[in-house]
Amino acid sequence: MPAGATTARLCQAADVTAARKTLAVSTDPAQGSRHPGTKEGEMQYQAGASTVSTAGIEMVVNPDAPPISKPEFTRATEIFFERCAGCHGVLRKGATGKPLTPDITRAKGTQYLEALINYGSPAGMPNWGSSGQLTKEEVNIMARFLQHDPPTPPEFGMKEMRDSWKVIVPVAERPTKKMHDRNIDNFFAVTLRDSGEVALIDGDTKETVATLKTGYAVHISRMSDSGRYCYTIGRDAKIDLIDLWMNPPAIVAEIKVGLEARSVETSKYKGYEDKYAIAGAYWPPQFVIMDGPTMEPLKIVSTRGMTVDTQEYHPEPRVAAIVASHEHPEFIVNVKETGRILLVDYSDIENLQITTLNAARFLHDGGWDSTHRYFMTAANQSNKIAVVDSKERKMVSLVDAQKIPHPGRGANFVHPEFGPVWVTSALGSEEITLVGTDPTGHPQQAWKAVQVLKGQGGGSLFVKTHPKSNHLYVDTPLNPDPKISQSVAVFDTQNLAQGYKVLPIAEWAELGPGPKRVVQPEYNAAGDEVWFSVWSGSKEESALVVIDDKTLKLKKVIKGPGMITPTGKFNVHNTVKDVY
Ligand code: DHE
Repeated sequence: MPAGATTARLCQAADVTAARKTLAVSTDPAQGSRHPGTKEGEMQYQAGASTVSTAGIEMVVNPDAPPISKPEFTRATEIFFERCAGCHGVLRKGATGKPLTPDITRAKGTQYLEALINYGSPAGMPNWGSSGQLTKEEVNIMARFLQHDPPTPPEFGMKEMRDSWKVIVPVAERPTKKMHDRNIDNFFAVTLRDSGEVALIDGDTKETVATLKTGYAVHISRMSDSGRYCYTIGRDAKIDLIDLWMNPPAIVAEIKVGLEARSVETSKYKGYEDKYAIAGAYWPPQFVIMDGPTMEPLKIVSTRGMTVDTQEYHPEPRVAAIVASHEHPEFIVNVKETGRILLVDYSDIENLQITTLNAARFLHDGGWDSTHRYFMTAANQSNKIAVVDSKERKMVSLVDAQKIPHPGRGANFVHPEFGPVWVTSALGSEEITLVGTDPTGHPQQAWKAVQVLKGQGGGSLFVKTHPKSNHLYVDTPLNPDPKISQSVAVFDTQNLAQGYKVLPIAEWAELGPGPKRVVQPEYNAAGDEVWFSVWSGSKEESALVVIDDKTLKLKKVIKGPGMITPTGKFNVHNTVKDVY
């Protein structure tokens, strides 16, 4: 790893980058470990800066807490949103980080809190002070700030959504057929994270068809059932709707659904194709159902409520992954902090019916088994995979998986011995867990971890395979060893005993210096190519690397000045059909 290499994440805030230059450890967050038990990459991944701004936030002073001035309070709020809210929640009620509500913090007192912020803790709290990221004065301000009541960011309801909503090209003025000869089915929507753009790349020709300005730090794209519309959501909760039939494809509508968000999905049940879209927000904690082709907001539902285990009120349960059921007209919504999964029936939006399933905390990402009946999703801090039967609308099982399972949407293949399995890798260990998913043909194996493979190491985010392939790819972008973070492991699914091969993807891209983390394998529509992002900092060279799935040889490198911090890539066919 070249000295001074910064990461895409760090480019979110210039002062964070500057502060990191003073660190004794590498400035790449995937490197090293500043606190026992928690890898730097793991911690940085969870602790992404919140996009919630301090504008309009009321200062709440508690007479029992140490005095704090208004400028100190504002500065502390900024620091908290930027560096702490990702783990502790905007309202400090706790998520992957411990709760920091005043009843707890006041009992600890300023001195204790200063020491904690300064030196961190083995449980994963970073050493903000001794690492040089916060000054002594800032540590003191934070210690006093935490003893006051948490300031609440503004709500974002129907008025705010409608004010932000723009239909740029009305439905009546959109084309009635595809206006170009390209094969939309094999388009890739590629997130250019730090330039706030999405590149649409023709998978057949590898040409960039359009690069569109979207929201800040685009997170994911999902397609409508017909494949015509692409919905792209940024961390800032802005969604852009792209019409792939236009020549060139263009943004036809936009909306903001909150102050911070990660997930968007569209209705896929028969009779509702392309009809509705849904987006989940981190702040405010809520989801909104929208008209599909215009994104007109129709119904907003808050996710505030009781936690699954202790049944305590949680004021900020963030919405994580959302999938569209193929069995019923329903969206399946993961609510992170309450650990509950909501089945939202969209057949009657006015009289919305929601079934609540008890899973486990803290729900994050997930995807379908190969039959598209069972939703498999990570409750990552509980080290469980929750299995939902979308047909019977009930929980099936909570399967153990180590440590901090992180599947993306997972990967499905037919195991030579155990039949159909779904796979997840992990953030905190090299284990790759195979869960049996065939209760009829393989009842002994169903909903059990039937095999655990050893991969290159921890720091994995995504796995991928394809029904037409015998290969399972496992990335490790957050591993501290650059050799591992810059390459990918590939298993032969029909001969797992022989272990994995390592493909040096970043090396093949022939780029300049930078972290060059290899992230998120994605197949083309035919299932014979695999695309990888080689993700460096915003001022460094990045690329997409395409390989031949049969030969595992390099096929194409897509790079150039426009290829800024590519992360997720979403093939239209595979995203519409939930192929993975
Ligand atoms: Fe993601 C999916 C949240 C950090 C790239 N990410 C998701 C989903 C959620 C989520 C809830 C599932 C959406 C769905 O399926 O509906 N991600 C979060 C976070 O809260 C977290 C941990 C910290 C943060 O501040 O955002 C986080 N994610 C990252 C990254 O650092 C990554 C690597 C780069 C980036 O964009 O910041 C990243 N996340 C992705 C990608 C997907 C994703 C590429 C979609 C994978 C897929 O194949 O579907």
